[in-house]
Amino acid sequence: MSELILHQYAMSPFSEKIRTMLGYTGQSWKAVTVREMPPRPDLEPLADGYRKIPVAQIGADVFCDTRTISREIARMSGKPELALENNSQEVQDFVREVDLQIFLACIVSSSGGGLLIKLIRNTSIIDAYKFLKDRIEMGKKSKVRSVSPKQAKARVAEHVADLEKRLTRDFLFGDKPCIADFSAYHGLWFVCDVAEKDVLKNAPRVSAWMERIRAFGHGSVEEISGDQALEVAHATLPRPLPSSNANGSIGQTVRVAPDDYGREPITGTLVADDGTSWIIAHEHPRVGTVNIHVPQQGFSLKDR
Ligand SMILES: N[C@@H](CCC(=O)N[C@@H](CS)C(=O)NCC(=O)O)C(=O)O
Repeated sequence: MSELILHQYAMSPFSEKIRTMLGYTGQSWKAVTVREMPPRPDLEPLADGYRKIPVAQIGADVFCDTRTISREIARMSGKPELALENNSQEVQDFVREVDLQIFLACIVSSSGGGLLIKLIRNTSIIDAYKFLKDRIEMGKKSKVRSVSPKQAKARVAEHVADLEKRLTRDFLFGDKPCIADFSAYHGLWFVCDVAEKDVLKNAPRVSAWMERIRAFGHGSVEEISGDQALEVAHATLPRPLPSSNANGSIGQTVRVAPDDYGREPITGTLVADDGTSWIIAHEHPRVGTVNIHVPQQGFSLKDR
């Protein structure tokens, strides 16, 4: 079976969520480093208009959003607790909150001169400018209510205090990690490790928990080019489809897009609906047919 290929970039928190999950499960995987903002011409043949990062690929199957990516890692590693739908409603609600509202608060509270300098060092002045312009545009089109830096800082402080209370065991919901740990980790990783803000000084349990997750590392990773990833998709057929719920849109051309921010759609033929994900067959001359998997939670589907 093909290995997982993760299309990602170093400073991306959601990529870090998946990188640490791959470290925890001891997977070997391949990385394609993409730019911090579109255009991403080597990703478009695989994920069409979808503009968020990371995107994972296994052969000619493409997984958009960390909800479908973690489901694959859960399956490959035999750790069902890494897939959202295998957890209690309490865990699922927690993940939804940390992956959206808390994540955005972490990003907004980290912004400032220090982060900008780091971005320029990682990219270039021109790319840093393009990055800021892109994120301002993305914010304008977002359906999520924005928060001021002051509100964001208060939200992060509340979140850290809440985690400090929750952490009576090694991980948030028990003695071993589940998806909630990786979701709560990546936003704080951005605040602490990327923006280097000291938000954990009164939170010894959160600091120790962060350290435990950091210690998982990223597993065994080999960097490949975007072109090589496209060759893998081109040389492979999508895997057999799962059994599907009845859905009047099967066989139709559909547009599927996130319903929060970065709402650029994927267009293709709906080929399966397993109750958790939709699978859209998409054709591109560089890869032939790929099957794109998106979660039903947080996405909307429209017939074209
Ligand atoms: N719900 C998505 C969120 C992904 C997300 O917001 N990723 C950020 C980077 S960490 C992003 O795509 N930013 C815009 C970009 O990189 O173009 C997921 O779980 O994968």
